[in-house]
Amino acid sequence: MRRIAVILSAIFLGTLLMVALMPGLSLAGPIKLTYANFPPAPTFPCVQMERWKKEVEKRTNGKVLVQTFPGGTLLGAKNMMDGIIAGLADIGCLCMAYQPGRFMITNATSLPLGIPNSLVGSLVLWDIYKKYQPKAFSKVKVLTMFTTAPSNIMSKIPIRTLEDIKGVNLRASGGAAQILKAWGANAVGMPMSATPEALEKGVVKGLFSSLEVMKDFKYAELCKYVTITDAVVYPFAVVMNMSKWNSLPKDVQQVFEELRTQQAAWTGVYMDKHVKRAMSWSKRKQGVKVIRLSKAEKAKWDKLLEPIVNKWIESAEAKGVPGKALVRDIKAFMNMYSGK
Ligand code: DTR
Repeated sequence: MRRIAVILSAIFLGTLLMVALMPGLSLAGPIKLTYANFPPAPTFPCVQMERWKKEVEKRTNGKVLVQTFPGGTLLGAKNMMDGIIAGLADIGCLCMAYQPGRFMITNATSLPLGIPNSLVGSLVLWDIYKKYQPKAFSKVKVLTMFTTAPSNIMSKIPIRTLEDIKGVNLRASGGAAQILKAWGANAVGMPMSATPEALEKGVVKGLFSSLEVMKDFKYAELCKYVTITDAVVYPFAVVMNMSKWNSLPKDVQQVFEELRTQQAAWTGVYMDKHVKRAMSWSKRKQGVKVIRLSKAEKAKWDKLLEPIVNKWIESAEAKGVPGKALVRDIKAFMNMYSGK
């Protein structure tokens, strides 16, 4: 009798050990990761987050579960990077423009260089990151990067000329704020997550961003005018706590690695399509008017942006950042991905 009990428990323990050692399974259950994001769930940074979660859970056969936290419920727009470094969340999505000095190399993609759309912007940004391996990201594992579509002016008042924009309070962040200043607006800096309140209270008369926000934040209800400038993109990064990354099994790391470029491209394609959907909704359902600058007017606006790139190169080089090479690479990658 005792012998049978010993044999049975040996079989039981053996099975347990086998299960524990089987790839894809563990006694402790799936690996759970938290993913923080600052804007509300329907916006594009969160849509790409949910797509990444789904893809990871599928490609690891449920070995990894990702719990997402949109709307700044775990980390906010400005403490995302430090929160991830400190391990307050495992993964976080950040907009580099909200800390422009910190991400100088990758933020070069937000110079007025003519990036035409989010897909091209995202692929260019990703290549710049890979080529320059900026120190700003050395304490985290970068899971992907992408940019918005080009920025345009959404406003409560029509803006058709440089006279119209002069002194108007418009919200923007980082590199984009410089552009507004060059056109004579009063650029008010704040993250996107703080903008709905500023618009409602009238602190700003509009904003400068990619146009999908007209629908996702319902800005079309307040901003009845869009002036097409197609000016600059905003770069984003998705980063992971380094020790969490190091603790992941090799096969999971492999899945995350594979997804890096794919996620950048997926987000670019999604964003470009979504801008179109948002604008047709804004025009049809909200009566939004689209203003296109006359040729002569556009030439004046463009002229004001000319000194920005050269000034930036000078200040970058003074800080030991290879500004000239960066701008050259951004232009070359942009032309390649635009099929030029
Ligand atoms: N244009 C940047 C980034 C941005 C564009 N769309 C969204 C949506 C949600 C958060 C950020 C952004 C900006 O204006 O902040």
